[in-house]
Amino acid sequence: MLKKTLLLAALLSTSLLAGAHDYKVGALRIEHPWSREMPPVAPTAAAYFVVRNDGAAADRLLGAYTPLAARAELHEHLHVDGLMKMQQVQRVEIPAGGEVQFAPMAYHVMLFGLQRQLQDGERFPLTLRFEQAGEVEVEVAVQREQQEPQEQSHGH
Ligand SMILES: [Cu+2]
Repeated sequence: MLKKTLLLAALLSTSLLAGAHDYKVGALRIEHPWSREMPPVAPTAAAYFVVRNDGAAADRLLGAYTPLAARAELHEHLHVDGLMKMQQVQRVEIPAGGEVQFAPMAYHVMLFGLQRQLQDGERFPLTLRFEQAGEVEVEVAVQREQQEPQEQSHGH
């Protein structure tokens, strides 16, 4: 009885805390994949997460895939002459013993040609492909607002 209650409490707390999910593949840990809920007509969205590399060698994120979008690209965010712009990159280096933040105004996975609106509270699968660690499928939690206080804009 007590065991059941504890298990239920554990399940509840993981589903309530969107920040509590992370994934391991090889020497890498992918922490808290999330995406912001977009207006119904928005054709794009972005996925964010943190990749930690506990290994002794650098790895590279080479690409991403989700059945919900026609195309997923790796993007970086640049400030050029006072303007902000995004552009596609072919790979993102994850240094040995380091971490890379995929976040608004930084690296992100851009999703094009969404089949439908991503709604607050849902999760969708995203496969990340790393050069050394291989592929890992994570669940991206859709949130209305991000949890860390950061800048908000993401224009395309
Ligand atoms: Cu982008």
